[in-house]
Amino acid sequence: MATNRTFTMLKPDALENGHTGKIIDMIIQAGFQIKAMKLTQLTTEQAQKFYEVHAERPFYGELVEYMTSGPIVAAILEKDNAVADFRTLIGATDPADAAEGTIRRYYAESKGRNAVHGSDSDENAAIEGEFHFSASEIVG
Ligand code: 3AN
Repeated sequence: MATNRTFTMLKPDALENGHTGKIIDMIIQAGFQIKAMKLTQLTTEQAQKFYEVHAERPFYGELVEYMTSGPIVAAILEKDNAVADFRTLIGATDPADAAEGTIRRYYAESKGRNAVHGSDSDENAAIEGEFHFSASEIVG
């Protein structure tokens, strides 16, 4: 069933580089409503679990190490067609391929340090949102 929510994380490079406020502003200006948000730092176990689908990929160890290297901002966002529209707003995984006007085009450093995560399906948006937030942390 299609939903109107997606899940995002502003990654350690975005926070380190002072881009948190500008990225959140781009998200709001693009029409997304914030339903939940928190500043946190992933443990190794949490990052391994979150990125379990990539466990066989050669960059998995690097990805887990990077995602635990500093604080992140996790959020649940709402908008019609949220998953697809958010993927459009963030742009391609590699900032060199990201379209003009996208978050990764402006703020990502590389394929690994690419500023922001966006869920790739409604199913994963729900799983990832529940991974980070309890029901009482999400506004109606
Ligand atoms: P996306 O985040 O655009 O959905 P995926 O699902 O292919 O991209 O990859 C998940 C995450 O793994 C990316 N956001 C990125 O941080 C990391 N990643 C992907 N490809 C590489 C790579 N070649 N080297 C390092 N990290 C990578």
